[in-house]
Amino acid sequence: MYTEFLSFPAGFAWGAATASYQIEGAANEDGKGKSIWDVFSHAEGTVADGENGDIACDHYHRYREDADLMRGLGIKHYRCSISWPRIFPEGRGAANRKGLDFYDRLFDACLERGITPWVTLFHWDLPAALQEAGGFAGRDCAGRFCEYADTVTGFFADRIKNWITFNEPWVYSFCGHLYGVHAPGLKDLPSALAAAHHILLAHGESLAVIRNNVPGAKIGIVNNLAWIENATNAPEDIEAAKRWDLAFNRWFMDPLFGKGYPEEMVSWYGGNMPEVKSGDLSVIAGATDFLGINYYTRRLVAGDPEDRHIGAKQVYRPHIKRAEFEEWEWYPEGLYKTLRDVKERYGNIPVYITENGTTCDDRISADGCIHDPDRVEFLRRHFAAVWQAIKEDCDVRGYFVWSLYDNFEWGFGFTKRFGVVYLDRENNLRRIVKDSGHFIADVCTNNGFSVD
Ligand code: IFM
Repeated sequence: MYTEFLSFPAGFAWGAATASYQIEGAANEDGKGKSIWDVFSHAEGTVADGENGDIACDHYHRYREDADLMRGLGIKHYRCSISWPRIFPEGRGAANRKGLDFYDRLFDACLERGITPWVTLFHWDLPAALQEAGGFAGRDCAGRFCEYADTVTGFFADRIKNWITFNEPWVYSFCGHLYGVHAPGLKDLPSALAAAHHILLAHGESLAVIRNNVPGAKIGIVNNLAWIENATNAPEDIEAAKRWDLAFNRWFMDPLFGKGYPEEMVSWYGGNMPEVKSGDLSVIAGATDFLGINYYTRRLVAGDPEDRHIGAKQVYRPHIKRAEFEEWEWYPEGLYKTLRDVKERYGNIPVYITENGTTCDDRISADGCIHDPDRVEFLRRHFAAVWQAIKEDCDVRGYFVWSLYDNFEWGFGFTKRFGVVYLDRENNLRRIVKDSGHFIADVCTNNGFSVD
């Protein structure tokens, strides 16, 4: 059998990713204020099994153990997020020193173990007090974000150089403000579009703030990009797929890279559009150092006159392998195509795959291990897609698996496991490295892997 070792460029950043609300727990400790996810998850019918992130992985108390875990896996880069309401319990005013101290301890624990933190400022846990004042649907929230970014980046400027402003603006804006399945649980298109615009604005306005605080900062934003294809060649499917791409991918990418909002969708949204003030677009297009891409799947799209948002729906091909989410088919080629497309459309900006991974129905086997061959296969195929893109000169500099360990998967609670480390909720949240975790460890150590 022919075997080849796919080796990655020297210095390629292999890592794992998490987010504050999904792992920290300690929801009410050390002066933390409530986030919109604390509020949303405690409302009836919002999260599977009535779960919430009050305890989650208890990372707040076990961060040293978790840093040891990463060191044991040879992980040298860790993407995590800061909980805004730990720092500003009421969204603004005086910073909560105990909140800063937690991240101080966490970052030091990482650095002492040779792990470089990549810090996301906003992974959806907005202070509830700011939502009461309108949240990101209001323009003011961009200013609040800059104040928060100023405090945090100023405090950690000596140790943290890699900053990510926002995680997945599409999900936050649309799942939270149009589809109502995420906090803050709204169902209103103008609010979703306004939130999207103000997030982009907050990102752009914060760039100067962060650069001013952090000498040598590398600043990026993370978009979730999906590869979109029309389900058939019927004109209505072709049009629908185009709209999906514009609304999901390019609504964020185009303005960030100086192309403004896609005209066709601006016309489609018509009177639902937020006010875009003169100068906003140039602020949004401020220079970033890298783009983070979260890639999970392809979407096959057909026209759907009943869909009030973009007149489109996703279609499912039952024979294609998928994650436990029906709509997340495995499509590693889509990652390769996305990387090529980003390069062609926006230039060869440095890219990090800031999330990629899959859910599996993981169980503890009789031997006490977690055998997750599907996840290993998923990762192997996606790594190969990244390798191919690099071979074709796409400037991909790192890959962070989603996720370090099983955690609170938003509306799905703890029913979906994304980790390369198992979280044993029956057994005091003990962590058990899955086969995929051992695979990642090998890849990190060897900076590559063998394919047959
Ligand atoms: O768990 C999420 C994460 O918070 C954002 N990106 C997708 C992951 C899996 O759904």
